[in-house]
Amino acid sequence: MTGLLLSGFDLVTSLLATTAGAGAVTPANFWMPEGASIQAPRVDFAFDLINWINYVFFALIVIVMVWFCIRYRQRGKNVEFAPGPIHNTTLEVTWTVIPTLILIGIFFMGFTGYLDLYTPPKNSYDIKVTAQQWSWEFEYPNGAKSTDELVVPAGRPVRLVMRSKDVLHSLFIPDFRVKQDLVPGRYTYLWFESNAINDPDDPSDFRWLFCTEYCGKSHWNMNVQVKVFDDEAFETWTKDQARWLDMIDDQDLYFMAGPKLYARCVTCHSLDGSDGSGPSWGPRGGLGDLWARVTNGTGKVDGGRKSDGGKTLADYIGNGKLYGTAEDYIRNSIYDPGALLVSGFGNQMPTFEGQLNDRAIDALIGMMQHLDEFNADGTFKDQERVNAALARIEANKAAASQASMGVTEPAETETSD
Ligand code: HEC
Ligand SMILES: [Cu+2]
Repeated sequence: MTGLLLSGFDLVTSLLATTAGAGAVTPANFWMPEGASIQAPRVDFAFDLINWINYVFFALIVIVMVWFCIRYRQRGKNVEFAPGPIHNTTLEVTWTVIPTLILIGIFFMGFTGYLDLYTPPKNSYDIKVTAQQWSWEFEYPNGAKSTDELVVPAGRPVRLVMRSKDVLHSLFIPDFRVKQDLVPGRYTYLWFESNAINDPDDPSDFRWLFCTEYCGKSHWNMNVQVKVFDDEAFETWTKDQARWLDMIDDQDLYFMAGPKLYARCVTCHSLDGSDGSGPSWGPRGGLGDLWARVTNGTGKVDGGRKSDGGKTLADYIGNGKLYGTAEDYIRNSIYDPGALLVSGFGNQMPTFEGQLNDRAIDALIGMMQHLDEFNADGTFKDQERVNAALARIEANKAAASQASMGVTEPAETETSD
């Protein structure tokens, strides 16, 4: 009943929003979360209208049915059967024509709405989206990449050019009322425009993006934040994002970049010794943590494309062997995971070739070497060192933007991850 009343109110508000042009945000209601894109009011209107048609016919049918039950109750009477009327042209034409008109109306509303939702405007801002089990990657025109959040510019149409590396995924942003499958072997598009600006300084100010196609074990974890920035904040963000690794001092790299990069490994690799889809980086099988297993050569291997029958890493790492150093082995495990397989695991790890550059690999190896300094969830224990490193990053950014103002060609093309 509350739903019914609220929904009546919704129909009016969404009607108003449709006719009044797109406000930044339409409030959440009984059925829908906040609407935060210019598409939202139209979707809500269609939903509310159909919902109301349902309420009206539900009420009509149930009331008439109950009334007939009472009015024509025959128990205890001596019923005389007589044939009822067989035909009433006016009635039949009415109950055919009215629903047909309603259906045609709904069809056109749905059809034009669908076309608009799936035809991106020509001047849209393109972001490439790659989905894989179980993470998202967003790539911007300047080469910046992001995996833990999708940041978009406010007030202009954004087109997502999407592909999947493995299985079906589906990108869904409930507050924007948009959803589209990602299909292996083809590109799909999704577009939206939002004026609901988020505060770049407030980490709790964001909207959700979900994968809504069950895509395997860690499907539940394919959720990231969506943020809408005004032009200035957006430009700063994309620039910083394109060179964030270069802004970190070398000695801070493993604990500043490590946890952020580890976010792409966490679905399969734990730090606390418990195996998931991949072997834990923490101590396992009595052989110590990953760095120990690799440097002592005790880690067990079992097949792989480059295997020559060796049983432990010692057979593959060292002078004149497949990999000269422990670092080489780890780097190669990340770029070419199928080369050697850790015992008990299949070739399930995606390659990160072209996604993680040398600095990113350095940061990850640094993290593996200092696992005791991290919490089990991948965060760094020493907040004071993080704060000091943050201050150095700010100083580096300031220096970089000063330098680029004096130079004719700003160093904007560097890409990293
Ligand atoms: C989809 C699951 C998955 C993801 C995501 C993943 N890995 Fe793996 N990883 C595996 C599996 C399975 C193995 C064991 C088989 C093999 O050696 O390829 C493995 C093995 C490894 C090894 C060798 C471990 C050893 O004990 O010798 C390293 C190093 C590694 N991964 C690093 C990474 C890094 C770094 C990331 C993130 C950037 C990552 N992995 C993301 C599944 C994954
Ligand atoms: Cu998915």
